[in-house]
Amino acid sequence: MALHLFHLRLSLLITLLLSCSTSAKLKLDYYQTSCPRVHEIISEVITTKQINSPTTAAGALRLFFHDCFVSGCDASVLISSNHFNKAERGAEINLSLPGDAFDAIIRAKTALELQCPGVVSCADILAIATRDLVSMLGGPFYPVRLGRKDSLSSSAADAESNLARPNASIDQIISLFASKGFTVRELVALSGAHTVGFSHCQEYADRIFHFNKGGPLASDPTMNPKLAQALQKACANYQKDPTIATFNDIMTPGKFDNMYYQNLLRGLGLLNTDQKMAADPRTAPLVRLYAANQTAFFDHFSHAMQKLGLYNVKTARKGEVRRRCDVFNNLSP
Ligand code: HEM
Ligand SMILES: *[C@@H]1O[C@H](CO)[C@@H](O)[C@H](O)[C@H]1NC(C)=O
Ligand SMILES: *[C@@H]1O[C@H](CO)[C@@H](O)[C@H](O)[C@H]1NC(C)=O
Ligand SMILES: CC(=O)N[C@H]1CO[C@H](CO)[C@@H](O)[C@@H]1O
Repeated sequence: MALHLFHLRLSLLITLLLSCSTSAKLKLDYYQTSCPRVHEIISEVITTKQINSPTTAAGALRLFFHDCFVSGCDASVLISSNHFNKAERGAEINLSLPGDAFDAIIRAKTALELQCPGVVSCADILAIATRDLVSMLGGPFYPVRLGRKDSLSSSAADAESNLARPNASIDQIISLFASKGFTVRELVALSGAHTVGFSHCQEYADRIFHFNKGGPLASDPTMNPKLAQALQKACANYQKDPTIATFNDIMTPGKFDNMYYQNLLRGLGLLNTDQKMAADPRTAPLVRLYAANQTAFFDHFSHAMQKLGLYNVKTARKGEVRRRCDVFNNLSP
């Protein structure tokens, strides 16, 4: 019995030490000697990419969230599927993860490999690029600690079970975030990411067509009727053309601001989960706070993004620095 207890304590201690050392190993100046120009190189590549393809920023932000929530921020989301393994990217929920964001990371990696080969992890590149792109859109600039290793595995099944869909309830979303140590405040602040980017019609079609088994144009009464009409027009053909997408934030689509929350207060949210956040008593006060005070939103968003960026990171031998972001080193030529 005593031995048992001792064993338990010892393993608890080891777990505590391990989890402390994981975040302690991430440092702002991790590449100071090994790749001193890391920030400039990433920023140059990302800026050019964003100017040529303005959808890159929102894509990268979503990619970063999906990477971190599925088995930690370890670039597992960048791995391509092959005959032997259906990777995270292959998961159905990933179908819409945009190519421009992948391309931006691959380009940054190529540039970095020329200057400091084998040094900068893909997970760190994604974290830095996301921060840079958010601030390029007018959002907050926050510090990004570095030293993440890239994962040694990637699985589509993990993606399905760790991400929420717009038909989830607020209860389900709150528990998903809580299961990863994120508070309701962090959930609401991170959801402000929907102030940029697109959603495909199929993600909200059940709110604008045949709502509650009603007629063809029956729409969700919590959606502003003018928005519902506009979306019904835009999405009229979506079953034939599933690539049709509309702006998440119809007021200031390309700007990272607090308009997402202001929209929710007027019934201008696209996704069911977003709109419900403005009604649920646990989340509504935060929606109102961020709608009224962009500084509070930016503060909380910055903190939550830094925390997201530390979620389940791998250091030391738990991972590798990939030579190519889309393949594990032991499989690359
Ligand atoms: C809380 C649960 C969440 C749900 C159910 C959800 C769901 C979705 C859905 C369905 C889309 C549309 C995808 C498409 O049609 O291509 C989307 C887009 C997006 N999501 Fe979320 N999301 C959630 C949280 C987050 C968080 C926490 C972030 C980032 C911190 C985020 C960032 C984004 C971005 C930036 C886009 C636009 C992507 C683009 O334009 O390429 N989402 N989300
Ligand atoms: C949500 O939608 C997905 C398909 O997009 C479906 O598989 C799932 O069963 C739905 N969940 C709920 C709770 O309705
Ligand atoms: C907005 O939020 C910031 C940061 O939390 C706070 O310092 C400021 O006092 C708030 N402004 C108003 C008008 O409430
Ligand atoms: C952007 C991206 O890589 N999307 C992938 C999502 O999954 C499908 C199905 O495997 C791939 O074909 C896409 O390339």
